[in-house]
Amino acid sequence: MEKIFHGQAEFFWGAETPDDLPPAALPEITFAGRSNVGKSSLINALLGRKHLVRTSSTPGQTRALNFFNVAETLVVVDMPGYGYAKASKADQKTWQHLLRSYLRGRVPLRLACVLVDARHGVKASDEEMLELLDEAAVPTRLVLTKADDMPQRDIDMLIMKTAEVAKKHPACHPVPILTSSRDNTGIDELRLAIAETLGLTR
Ligand SMILES: Nc1nc2c(ncn2[C@@H]2O[C@H](COP(=O)(O)OP(=O)(O)OP(=O)(O)O)[C@@H](O)[C@H]2O)c(=O)[nH]1
Ligand SMILES: [Mg+2]
Repeated sequence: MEKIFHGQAEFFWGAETPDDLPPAALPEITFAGRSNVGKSSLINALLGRKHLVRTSSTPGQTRALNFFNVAETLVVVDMPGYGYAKASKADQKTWQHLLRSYLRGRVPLRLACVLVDARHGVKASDEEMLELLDEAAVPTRLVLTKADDMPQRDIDMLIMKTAEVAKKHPACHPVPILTSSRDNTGIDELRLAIAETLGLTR
C-alpha cells in the first residue's frame, strides 16, 4: 500500500469538456470541493510530491479535470473548484456541467473526496455536491482541509458538525477525515481510506 503512494505518479490527461474524458481503465479517486479549498495541494501531499499539481492562492487555478496515473494502479482526478463567485457566469456553467457529467456517469469512479475548508465548514454548495453524489451513488468521503490553520480547541466541534452532515447523506462515509497538506495531518489516514476502498489493504 505504502509503495503505491510513494511510487511513480504522472499527469496524463486534462479534460475541459465532458466528451473529452480519457478511456476508462484503472479505478479512479476524485477530489472535489469549493475553489481554493486545497484540492490540488492535498493531491500533492497524498502523492508525496511538492509540485506535481499546480496550486495557487488565486481561486480558479484548476480549470479542467486533470488525471494522474499513480503507480499504474489507480487514477487520481483533480477537479476545478465550485462556488467561486468571481468567475464569469460562463466559466461557472462550463465547470458545473463538466463536474456533473463526470460524477454522474463515470464507471471507474470508486471514491469522491469532498474537501471542506476546516475554517469555513460545510457550505450550501458542498451540500449540493453531496446530494449529487447520493443520486449518482458514488461512495463519498468528507475531508476537512487546512487543519493547521484552525485552533485546536475548535477541532472537536468541527468534526462533530461535519459528521452530522455526513450522516444525512447515504453515499457519504460517516467519519470525516481531518487533514493539512502543510503539516501532513491525516494524510496517512486518507491513504488508508483510499487503499481500503480499492481493496488494496491486507
Ligand atoms: N494553511 C494551509 N493552506 C493550504 C493548505 N492546503 C492548501 N493551502 C493553500 O490554499 C490555497 C489554495 O490551494 P489549492 O491546492 O490550489 O486549492 P484548490 O482547491 O486546488 O483551488 P482551485 O483549483 O482554484 O479550485 C493555496 O494558497 C495553498 O497554499 C493547508 O493544508 N494549510
Ligand atoms: Mg486546484
